[in-house]
Amino acid sequence: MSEETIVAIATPPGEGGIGIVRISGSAACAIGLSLFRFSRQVAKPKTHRLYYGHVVNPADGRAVDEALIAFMQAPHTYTREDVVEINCHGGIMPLAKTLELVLAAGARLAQPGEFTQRAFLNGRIDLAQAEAVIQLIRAKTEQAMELSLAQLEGRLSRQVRAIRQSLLRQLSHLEAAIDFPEHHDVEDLTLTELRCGTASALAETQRLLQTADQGRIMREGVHTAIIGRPNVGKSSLLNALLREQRAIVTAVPGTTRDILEESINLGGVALTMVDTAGIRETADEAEKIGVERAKRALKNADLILYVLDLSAQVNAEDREILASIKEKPCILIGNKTDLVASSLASVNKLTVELPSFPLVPMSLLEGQGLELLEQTIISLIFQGSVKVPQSTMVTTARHKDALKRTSLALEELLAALAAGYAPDLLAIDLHAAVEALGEITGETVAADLAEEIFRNFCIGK
Ligand SMILES: Nc1nc2c(ncn2[C@@H]2O[C@H](COP(=O)(O)OP(=O)(O)OP(=O)(O)O)[C@@H](O)[C@H]2O)c(=O)[nH]1
Ligand SMILES: [Mg+2]
Repeated sequence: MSEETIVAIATPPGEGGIGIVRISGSAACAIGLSLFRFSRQVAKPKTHRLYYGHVVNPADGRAVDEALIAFMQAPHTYTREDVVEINCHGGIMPLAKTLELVLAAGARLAQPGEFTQRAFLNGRIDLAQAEAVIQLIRAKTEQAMELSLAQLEGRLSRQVRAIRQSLLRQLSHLEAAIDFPEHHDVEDLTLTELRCGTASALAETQRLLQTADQGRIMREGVHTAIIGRPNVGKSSLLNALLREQRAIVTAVPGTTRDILEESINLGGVALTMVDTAGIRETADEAEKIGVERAKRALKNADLILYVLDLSAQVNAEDREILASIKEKPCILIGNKTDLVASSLASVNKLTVELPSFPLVPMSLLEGQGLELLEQTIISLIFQGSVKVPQSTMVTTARHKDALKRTSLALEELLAALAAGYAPDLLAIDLHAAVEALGEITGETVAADLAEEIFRNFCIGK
């Protein structure tokens, strides 16, 4: 347990009904008692109970605020240390005054995430669970919230730990074989076991890895790129979906130069929309960079909205881009129906020319077709490759990276086994896999990395 007692205002800044000052550490209870006047005589407050009274300045006995206080004794607390929470009136002054008194009584201001960091350091939660806390706070959709809750309960941690335990067992057998090379029969048996164990650990790791993209989608939203040639109406489409004039729209081709990113919530799923520069050959320096970025956005997208101008012909550039995205979900938008004599004929022609994509006719100028597009997006998400499964999912790039390295090390181990390498060489790959897995739960994570993860939290958490 850390000897320093920390304090922070745990509620967001600004005015609210109540605001909470949270104290954690060995001096928490003594500090709380020193500046609280109970409304009734209380000999010794019970743990995890709310008491009514006043926060008073011990120096002059003057009341600072009317409040409720809870004393929570270790270890059944958020940090596993003694925790005191004072529920003040939620204004800036009462909270600041109360905080000041706690600081004067000997606590120090907590850093962002320090309460959760203590929960981690005191062994109440592991690193993956701590990360779930921040994801839960930041969740913007119900699905993202459920996913974070599952991770907070330790579902991902349990699976990762099970794989790691089995590898550790293999490692100890292998090390025994290294230490006692005279037992050749032991070695043979060990290697067979090792091969089976490695193969099943690899399969498990890859199964988890496969959930990573879906996990990211649920947490960050579906990365949706609006792509097309210049002047077809891409920025108009972004504005229509946002219901806000966010992007600049002009009649000049090449208006959008940079990537523009915005989030929308469509039927409970978050979509991260990027408007891009129209893709074409150009001599303009800035536009060139914009086109490069558009191509990158196309590559990173989970879903593509490809905009076409119905009054113009589909050209080789369109075909080339569409051919390059074959395996991704893509919706064609036949825009500017108002400019063609028969939109039905134009749409039919397009459907024949580019048969592999769903097509939505629109006139963004006249506000036609938006609802159909939104329905098409939702149905693609829910039946297509961006479908949302129920099992455990990997949700952060950090976890995905660790799993990738695990999987690589295990593959190398299998190759080394097949090539008949010596046990001490095999142990190197096995060690690497065990290390990488341990990073997810925090067993083998470097202190400065853990530090950085917690600094991303908000103050008071
Ligand atoms: N007639 C008609 N014009 C449209 C429609 N949608 C967009 N436009 C016009 O087409 C022009 C280009 O629209 P933008 O939304 O800027 O097109 P963009 O694809 O973002 O263009 P760049 O950023 O230059 O690649 C503007 O003058 C819009 O008013 C439509 O449905 N019908
Ligand atoms: Mg544009």
